[in-house]
Amino acid sequence: KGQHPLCLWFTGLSGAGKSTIANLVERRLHALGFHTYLLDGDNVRHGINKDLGFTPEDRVENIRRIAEVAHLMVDAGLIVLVSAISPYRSERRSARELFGAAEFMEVFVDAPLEECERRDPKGLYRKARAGTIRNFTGIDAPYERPETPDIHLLSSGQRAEQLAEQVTAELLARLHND
Ligand code: GGZ
Repeated sequence: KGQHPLCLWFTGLSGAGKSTIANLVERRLHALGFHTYLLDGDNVRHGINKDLGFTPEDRVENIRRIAEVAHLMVDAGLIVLVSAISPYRSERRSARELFGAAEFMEVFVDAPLEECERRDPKGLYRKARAGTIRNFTGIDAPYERPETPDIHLLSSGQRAEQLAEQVTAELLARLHND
């Protein structure tokens, strides 16, 4: 099967479902015979980015490194899925600019803050509201919504499987059009 290396970049609030959906998409692509790699902000922060926190400067550097690593992996022929809040428009644009036009797809995992906060899988929103955690995205740090994402997922009230199917279908359509 011909590989079509590219980067699928998932952005959205903590708890919006980025990693869950990215994992499901990766599983589907793998089943279709594609070579993939999932770069998860949360994991990368334990390794190459363990020197970084959540100040604006550190987030900028976090996204920059993730984008550069993703770019290397795309060069190596992989389909790379990135899952990171990536809250700043300008850093997402810089990431996109590393790639060719057909090599980058921004996927906006759009869930209302109230819903992310209600899910609160790690209890982080609660801590942010209590002031135990500072600079928490959506509470006391910004999230700049994508204006023209390649794929806009309204993740509220939809099953992750359904959303992953939507992403996979749009990706395959893009590959067939190249
Ligand atoms: C946002 C935070 C914070 C603060 C810890 N703000 O939902 P999670 O828990 O599992 O994933 C989030 C992760 C965010 O890391 P990213 O590398 O994706 O962020 S960014 O792109 O903005 O650099 C969240 C957890 O780390 N977390 N503190 N203050 N999320």
